[in-house]
Amino acid sequence: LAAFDWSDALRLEDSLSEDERMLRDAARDFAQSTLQPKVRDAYREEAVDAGIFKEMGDAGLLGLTIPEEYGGLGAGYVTYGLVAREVERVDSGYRSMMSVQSSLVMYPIHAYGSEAQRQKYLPGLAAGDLIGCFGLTEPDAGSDPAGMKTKAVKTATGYKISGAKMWISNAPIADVFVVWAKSEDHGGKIRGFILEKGMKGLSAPKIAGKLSLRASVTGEIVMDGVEVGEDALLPNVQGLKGPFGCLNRARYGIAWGVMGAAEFCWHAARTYGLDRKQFGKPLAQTQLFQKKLADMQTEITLGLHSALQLGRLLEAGTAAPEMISLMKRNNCGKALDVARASRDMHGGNGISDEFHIMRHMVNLETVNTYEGTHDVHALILGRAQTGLQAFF
Ligand code: TGC
Ligand code: FAD
Repeated sequence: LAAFDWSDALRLEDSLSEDERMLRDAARDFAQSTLQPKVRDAYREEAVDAGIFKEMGDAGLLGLTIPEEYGGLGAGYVTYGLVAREVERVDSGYRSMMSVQSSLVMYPIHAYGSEAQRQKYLPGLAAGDLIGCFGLTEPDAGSDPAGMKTKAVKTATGYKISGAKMWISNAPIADVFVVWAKSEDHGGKIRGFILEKGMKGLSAPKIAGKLSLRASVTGEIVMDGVEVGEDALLPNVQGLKGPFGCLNRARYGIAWGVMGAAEFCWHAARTYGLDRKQFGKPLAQTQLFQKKLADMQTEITLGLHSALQLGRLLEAGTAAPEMISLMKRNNCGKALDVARASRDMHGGNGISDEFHIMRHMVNLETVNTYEGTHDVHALILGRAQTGLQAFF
């Protein structure tokens, strides 16, 4: 039998192609050398660093799955997941910036946009010269986006959009806004529109006072009769399946990303337990400490291998949305458990930002909530196995 690698218990490494490993290693180098040194102060100061988009673009991390002709890498979904894991190993907020840009802005423009829209926006977004945001949630429509009030009214030359979006990642620094509105011209169906910074009636105030995801900026989008041309409409999708098609990709990336945050917390707990002595021996030599490490190792190993399987199904075109709900829900919940346990195992040091654990822990509270809460994904899975919907 082979030797056991405690950090890769079921040999995930062997299931990756050489290209996947290469891009993963490049993302890890970038995340550790460029992002890790800034994160403590960015979080402490709640400072938004828009330059990170350019750095991510230069590193080739934006729009990985978008074809090369539009500035992407044409990479597969497993690579996208591996990169999310490396970025979130540093901070969920940085992964959020990247996944909004890639899955929620570039993906819909590529999948639902006209050729002119693709040419106009995708290369700049891939380079990080343009920053994008995605407006679905509203003050009174979170888990139930069908209840949105934002409206698009037909004008002689295009549409007039009015409404407000809430909790929108990147909004205060965004150049490109993909927003979803009910279009009177299309029987009240939800349609996607591309808005640009500087349009009359468009503003994106920052939401202050966040105790989670502080390295990523979040805002509202206020649309006070924003007039756009016909060319702002995403022509190739209508209905909720438009935004949900984007969310499928982002939720999948989160399933990998949160495992990166969890791995950071697990490895840190192990190192801390080996270094710190109480009662004359390392904490890691106590049974309770070892049981917690074993639980972390087990959940992370299962979470990563399941995310890999889902990535392979996405690449093969055989993934269903419910599979994504299962993985987003489970991996977020388990990552939170790991972060909370690691916080405890660090004792008093666990609450200090020098150790990074509590930052991951409170970040994961957001990740467990956005892109469909833990309980909403339970209801999606409940509906799929009973045929009964319990939302309303
Ligand atoms: P329902 O009747 O289930 O579906 C309506 C239409 O949508 C289609 N659909 C999907 N299509 C593709 N993929 C999916 N995952 C889909 N889910 C549903 C469905 O087939 C149907 O199509 P059609 O053609 O028949 O009309 O809709 P519902 O209103 O009952 O939905 C309920 C529920 C709970 C499933 C859904 O609304 C939900 O998932 N709520 C959670 C909302 C959410 O996830 N919001 C995320 C906002 S964006 C965000 O958080 C970004 S944070 C990013 C970051 O910073 O990283
Ligand atoms: P609610 O829907 O009001 O839910 C509150 C509680 O009720 C939850 O526990 C939920 O599980 C529960 N609940 C709701 N419905 C039911 C039900 N039927 N049965 C049982 N329990 C239920 N949105 C975007 O569009 N774009 C973004 O970029 C974006 N970024 C975000 C960034 C941050 C930092 C945060 C915090 C949120 C972001 N969101 C974004 C919004 C996010 O998707 C929503 O917060 C999320 O979907 C939940 O909606 P809500 O906050 O309105 O909570």
